Amino acid sequence: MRALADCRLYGILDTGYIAPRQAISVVQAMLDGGIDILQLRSKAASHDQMVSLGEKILPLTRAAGIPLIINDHPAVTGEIEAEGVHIGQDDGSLEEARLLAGDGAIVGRSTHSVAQARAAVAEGADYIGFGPLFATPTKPDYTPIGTADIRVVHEENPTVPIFCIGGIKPGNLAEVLAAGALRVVIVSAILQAPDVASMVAGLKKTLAGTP
Ligand code: 3NM
Repeated sequence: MRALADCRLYGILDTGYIAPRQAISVVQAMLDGGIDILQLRSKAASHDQMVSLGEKILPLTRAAGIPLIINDHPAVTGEIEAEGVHIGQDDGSLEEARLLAGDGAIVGRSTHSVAQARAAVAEGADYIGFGPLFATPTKPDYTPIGTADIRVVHEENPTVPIFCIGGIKPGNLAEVLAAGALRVVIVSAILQAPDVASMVAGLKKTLAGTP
């Protein structure tokens, strides 16, 4: 299983973009392109729906040796024995999520400011999301934070993997990396690409060009 520290491109299967019947082929395309870590995100799904979809995806991510992270449902992570769970700012304590997700599960938290990043690291997050850097249709109600704090958040938290997120696309990835990012989450630019595997492979190549 790929270690979190070795993950630089984080993909999300978001059912706002992908219908359940396309889920498996899109996941396989992301894996074929070389995605490092994958999240299942379905804002409207029930516990049972998340279990059902997660159980279909898990054999693929396992075969590829890639961690599967479940968004918002720590108990689903525990039930299907996925590798981790991702929670937002309003989803309770990290400790509570860790108890439900089970021993050894990765627990990540979304953060939207340097102060939130500091707090998430202090409560023991295994990784953090940091954004949204730019305006994004995937999370339309959030105010973009820009790229200026990327360097600050990395300097303050040198040991916890930080995944920059929000509006990142092939056309601005170089700018994000130049601002100090080492890891990124990219949702719509991957899921809406005509060829998902090539898009992922191209993004990986850009990331590999930045130490
Ligand atoms: N979380 P795209 S931004 C799911 O800032 C999500 O916490 C964010 O999607 C945060 O790559 C975001 O399509 C959407 O912009 C990312």
